[in-house]
Amino acid sequence: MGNKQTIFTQQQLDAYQDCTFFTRKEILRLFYRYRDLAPQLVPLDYTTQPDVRLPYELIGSMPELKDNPFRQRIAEVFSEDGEGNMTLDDFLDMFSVLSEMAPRDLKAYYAFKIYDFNNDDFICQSDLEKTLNKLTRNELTEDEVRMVCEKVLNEADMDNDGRLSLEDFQHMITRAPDFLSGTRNCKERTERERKKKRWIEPFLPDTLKDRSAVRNRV
Ligand SMILES: [Ca+2]
Ligand SMILES: [Ca+2]
Repeated sequence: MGNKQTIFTQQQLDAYQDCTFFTRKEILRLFYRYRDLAPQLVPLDYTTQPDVRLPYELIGSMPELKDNPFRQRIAEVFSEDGEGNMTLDDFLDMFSVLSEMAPRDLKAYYAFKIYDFNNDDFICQSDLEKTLNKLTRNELTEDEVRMVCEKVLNEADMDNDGRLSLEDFQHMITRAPDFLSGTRNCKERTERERKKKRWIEPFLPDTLKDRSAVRNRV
């Protein structure tokens, strides 16, 4: 076998490298992880671009996603069919955006899509409520949820139309310098920034475990 691989053509590998933040080696490793989810469905030859889609149930059970309350939304947003069933391309895109190498603008763009549950290109009160309920795993009362969402809307809705556009959202998170970086710079983070940061946290699987922290900040 050596370095020779026959799963992809050289052209395909180049294209994947252009469209993701991964090296050839990482692309191949992710291909094998994709294949391991359903070896009977995924051929070892992708040079003929087989029409393969793995069901959401398999994708959502991966260690990176299985504890994330947004796993289904994440898979929906990255899947071509919008239902979380993933082609290899969808799969590589998702891991690329979730990776450390992805710039924050790109992560923010996808975080916005994930929180926009009804796909109307705005995050409205009900999207925010769903987001917060998932983030806190339904540990807050209805009143608490409503209060927090109103607060966030008040703070972040720059054009006062009662909902967050992508622009409002981006503005909100650019004022939270380490919004995607987990627990770095804890000491320097202001209360205001911390409040904003928690809306982005669910996008990162690791940061989700600390659900009590969210409640304490409400
Ligand atoms: Ca929406
Ligand atoms: Ca707005």
